[in-house]
Amino acid sequence: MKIIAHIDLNAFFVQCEILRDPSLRGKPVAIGHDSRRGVLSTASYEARKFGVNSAMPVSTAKRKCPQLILVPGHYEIYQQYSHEFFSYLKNRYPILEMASIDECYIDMTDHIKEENINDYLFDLQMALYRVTNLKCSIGCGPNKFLAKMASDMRKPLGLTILDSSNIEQLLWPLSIDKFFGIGVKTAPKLKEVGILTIGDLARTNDPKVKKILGSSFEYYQSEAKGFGSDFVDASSWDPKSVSAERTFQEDATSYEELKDMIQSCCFDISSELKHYHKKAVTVGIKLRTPDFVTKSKRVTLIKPIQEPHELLQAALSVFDKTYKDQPIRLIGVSIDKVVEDEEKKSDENEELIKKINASLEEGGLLMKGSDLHHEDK
Ligand code: DCP
Ligand code: MG
Repeated sequence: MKIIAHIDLNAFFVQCEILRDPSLRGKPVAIGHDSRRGVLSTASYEARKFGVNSAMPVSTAKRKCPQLILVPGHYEIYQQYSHEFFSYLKNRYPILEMASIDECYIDMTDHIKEENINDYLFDLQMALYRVTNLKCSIGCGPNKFLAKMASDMRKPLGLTILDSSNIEQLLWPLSIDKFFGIGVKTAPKLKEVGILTIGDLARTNDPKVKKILGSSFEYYQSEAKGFGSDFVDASSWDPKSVSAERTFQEDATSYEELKDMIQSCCFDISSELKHYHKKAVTVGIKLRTPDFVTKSKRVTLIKPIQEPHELLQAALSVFDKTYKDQPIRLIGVSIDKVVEDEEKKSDENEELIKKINASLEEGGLLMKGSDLHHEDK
């Protein structure tokens, strides 16, 4: 059986902002423009207690939490931290699949002895904190689905191992909304036919459920029972395409709001391109309206690009030709064709060693685990 870990940074953009301005620590903070049609990228756990979440309109968030501190995004900084986080992990683990700007799957089978999983992962969590200053939650299991579900269970600095011995106790009581891969449209339909928890899905044989999930029923049910793919796709280290998408919690109706999201997608894409030492040859836009009609358009560039502002400029030129003032449910930016960025093939090892040495020289950065957990509770 394989040992798969899923590592996800805790309230990532907020952590980066706290590193810039420590006075934000412990406060209800959210990342977004304080404008009438602004949308949040994410929120601190203190803000989440008020029901404030990613993709929420700023106006709704302020209603739920009047004392909310809004911080505009500093995407270059998030990119830099993301880069450091992945560089460290990539150096230690060759079988790594990047899942987004702040999360990845790692096949740790050859690195951990089964009886030591907990201690090993705890040490890794602390090492990541020492080297990058970032807190993450780690989930571990025999496949990617269980690892992903496990990393979401405890935050911040959570460490959860899910396997056949504890899924009934830990996974099955969770609401069906928490099932990774079942979207916000499908979960309410499942609830209507009595599937309230993941355990309900694991046990059901109801044709009504099969009708809702269609051909994916067996797949989701086997995941609920604790099975799933254990293939960590490290080949994505050489991507042929890169994309980022955002679904709005409330359909977007203003240009400003859409532009904000395009910009946020461009930052994610730029991070990924830089990480892989690639440049974009094409830039495309995808727009989905509330009635699920999807339109895509792309442009081929004269010169390959990589920087966020260049990507934004190209993406907006396509967007302006595609957008017809209608409400938008989902927006995405995609790069279908990339080329090697020959100039920037920097020596990541050297950069990493410098970073580790610097943190060791400072000393004392690594707190005892118990202090660290205590500090964040
Ligand atoms: N993000 C975004 N828009 C979204 C969702 C996320 O811009 N709709 C950005 C902000 C997040 C980052 O991506 O900080 C990582 O996304 P996560 O879903 O991992 O959310 P967080 O890291 O913020 O929180 P958690 O601790 O729950 O992982
Ligand atoms: Mg995260």
